[in-house]
Amino acid sequence: MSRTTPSNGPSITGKGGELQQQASTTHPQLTTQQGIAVSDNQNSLHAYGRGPTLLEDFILREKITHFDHERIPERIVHARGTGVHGRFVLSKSLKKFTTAKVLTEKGVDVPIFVRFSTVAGGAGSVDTPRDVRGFAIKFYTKEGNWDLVGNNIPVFFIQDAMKFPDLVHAVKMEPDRGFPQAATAHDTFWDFVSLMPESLHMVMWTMSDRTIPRSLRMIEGFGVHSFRLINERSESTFVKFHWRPQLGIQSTVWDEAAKLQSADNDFHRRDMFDAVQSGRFPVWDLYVQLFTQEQADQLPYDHLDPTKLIPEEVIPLDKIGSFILDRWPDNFFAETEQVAFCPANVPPGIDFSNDPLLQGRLFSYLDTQLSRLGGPNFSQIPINAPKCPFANFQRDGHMQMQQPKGRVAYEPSSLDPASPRASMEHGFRSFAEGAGDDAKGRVRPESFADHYSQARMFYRSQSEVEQAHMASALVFELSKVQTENVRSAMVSHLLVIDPDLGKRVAAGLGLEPMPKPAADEQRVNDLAPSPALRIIDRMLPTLEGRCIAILVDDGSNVQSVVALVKAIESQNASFTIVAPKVGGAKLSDGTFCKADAQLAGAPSAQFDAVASVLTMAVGERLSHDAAAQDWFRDAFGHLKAIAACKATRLILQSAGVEPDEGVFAPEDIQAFLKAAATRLWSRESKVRTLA
Ligand code: HDE
Repeated sequence: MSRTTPSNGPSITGKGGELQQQASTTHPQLTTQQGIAVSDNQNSLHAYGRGPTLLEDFILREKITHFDHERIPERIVHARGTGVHGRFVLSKSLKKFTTAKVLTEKGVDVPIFVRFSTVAGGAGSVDTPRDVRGFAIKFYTKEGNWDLVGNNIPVFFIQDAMKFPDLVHAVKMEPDRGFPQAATAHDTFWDFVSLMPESLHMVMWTMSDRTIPRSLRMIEGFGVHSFRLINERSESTFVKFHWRPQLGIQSTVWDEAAKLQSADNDFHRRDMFDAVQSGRFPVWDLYVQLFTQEQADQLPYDHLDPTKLIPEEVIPLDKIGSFILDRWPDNFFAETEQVAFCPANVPPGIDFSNDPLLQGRLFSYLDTQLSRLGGPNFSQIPINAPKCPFANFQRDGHMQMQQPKGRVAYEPSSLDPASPRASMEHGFRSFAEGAGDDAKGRVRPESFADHYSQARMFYRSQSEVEQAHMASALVFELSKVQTENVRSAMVSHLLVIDPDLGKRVAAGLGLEPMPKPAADEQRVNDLAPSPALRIIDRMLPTLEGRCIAILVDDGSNVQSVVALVKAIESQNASFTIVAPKVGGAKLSDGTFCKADAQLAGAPSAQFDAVASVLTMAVGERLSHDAAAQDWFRDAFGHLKAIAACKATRLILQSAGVEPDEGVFAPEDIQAFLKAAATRLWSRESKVRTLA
């Protein structure tokens, strides 16, 4: 006995029967991949009603088989990502320097797809570890895809592609124990970098607040390597790409980032989703740093060394356009997971430099995509396909989606006059660079040998607060390192970068005896500091794109709540109503205010500032509630402005918070909002010990 429709069976299949009914009347027909209509999507085909499942059930087998193959290998690095569609518009033509239309045609909308990522963690890891952020942009230009595959840090850990697998093995979870996930704070990473002084400059950046961003909407992007622009006369100019968020650059403090990990695993992805879905589209300005070979020759470092940057005080940034992210993908897997970036994708007019890291990348990305996406036809997946005409003689292979017509799949040919041909005039041409006189060899250029000067420049360019954060981050990370030699090896490098930094970190670690500096610090080049490398001074005094939480409960004064909401909205910021119960609360005039989040489930780490309007009775009650105490203690500890009514002060008191100039009465809205646009850095020394 077998059943094909649940309605024939016993009562447990009744629900399936209802669904079945619905499907046939209001929804399109459910089919197999072969287009065969499915009659029952609830029950597999059994023998004798309660007997074994039959092999014959091709519907079950197809469904389960497809499911079994749903995952593809995750990216070896940058596995966790968030993708968004957008548009780039050029505002200044670089015609003098390049033939690439994307950099010469002003005012034309160029579709783009951006993928942000963390580097070390797996696809299911959290959004807010201390980590570099990938920032890859695919421009679907008229002349083919241009992939600018950058990071939110302008330099890299290593100088030569040969070391990339070692770096990644050192930073990823340790192979015997399978942890830690998404963290540099472990022995193998610090062991590796302590033995690779070329990584020290980037280590300084990763220990800065850049690696704990407030939002993906508030990070900068850098192409890192020097590229070339090639003009009509085949002349070359070097270029470095930078892009800056119009919302300003902003980071969290470390304790906040750590707490965000438990508050919301998807904090950054959700933040981007909410912004794009609500029409608050983030915008970045694209800049170029252009320089000639002669200028490059004058620099006291080698621009082909990817561990070095060129400060904008030395070669200025020129704004050439902007891009907006304004459309969330329809399907995470099809777009964000399958998008395949490759730094080798450049249109005619853009070319590569001899940076040995870039040269290695030109190979690696295509190679990894062949294994991730299963074969050579991944460029036909809609997210990867160019949006301009394309034609060639590449044929067949796994998952070929095209059905090319005709006999001719080769060149030269005379049989098909319409078959594609190369063109010297429009085609991609490489810059005709001389090979030099040097013999071939596995060598590291002498000009790449200085590993300390720019690390020092970066550290000394920071404000006092940022220097303290870096020193504390180093103490935190090295305290997780169990091998004492590794800790002292790192301190011996820090002593060279900046003796004071080395001493601070050694003191924070309780390290004795003090190790000797790893090199003669007198020989380090004292480069002029670059204030443009700071974050805190460059935070915009704006609340735009930020979010303020308002805590309410039954009886909260309706006028105060409405006034707060209006004032926040007038600053283009958003607000979240938080209440002890997610259903909401009845305000003082009897109106019901729905809550967006529950107090215990929405820690204040998720917001830029907090306001609270409560009755005395509620204040008294919540002053005994750990979630409420933590909410305010953390907001205070994370240096945020707090608008606290009289009743809320009872909670502050029980949380051990002594109100300071960053704690306001709810009526003092303008002062509160002004303080909310920044952090109260002066409070920091009172709430935590920094190295
Ligand atoms: Fe990558 N990198 N990388 N990388 N990288 C990958 O490509 C690699 C480097 C960057 O959102 C992989 O498709 C080598 C620098 C981003 O999909 C892989 C070297 C910079 C992304 C790979 C580098 C980056 C990747 C993993 C040294 C900043 C994510 C999966 C020679 C300028 C792109 C994949 C996305 C991804 C290799 C160094 C940025 C394995 C061999 C420097 C943003 O191919």
